[in-house]
Amino acid sequence: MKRRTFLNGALFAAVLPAVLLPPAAHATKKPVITVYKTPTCGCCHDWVAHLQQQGFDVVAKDVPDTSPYRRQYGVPKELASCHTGVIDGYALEGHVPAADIKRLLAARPKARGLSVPGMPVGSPGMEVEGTRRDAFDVVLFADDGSRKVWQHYPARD
Ligand SMILES: [Cu+2]
Repeated sequence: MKRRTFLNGALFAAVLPAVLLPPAAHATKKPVITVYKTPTCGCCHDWVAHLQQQGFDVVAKDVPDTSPYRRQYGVPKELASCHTGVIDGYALEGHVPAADIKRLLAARPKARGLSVPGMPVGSPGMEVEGTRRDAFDVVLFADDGSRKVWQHYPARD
């Protein structure tokens, strides 16, 4: 019995610091999405709200012009939309659904980022009441110019 008590004590001593010490910051900290948008963009604001609803921490930065950020984060012109987000080294251009960002962070493909080019009606933040969703693609793009459809969303009534 005594020996058992000792062992329990030893185990307790070994486990205790792990319980008391704060875990490494990267283990608990949710990745933050920084979003560059213009102050008057309503659909950009709604996309930010969508990300927050899906559990992301978002830092939204209002800028007079988003194109310098698009250039800085390597988003090609033909994939441009209305705002540029950055998370964990990836660029997020336009109305990318949160689910696709989560899958990106889990899979960590070698790529520059994701884009929903243009502003398709019905994508997150671009919902128009009483209007059907346009079909749209979330495009995974890389610095070597390669593109692939990360997720296709069909039109929906
Ligand atoms: Cu938009």
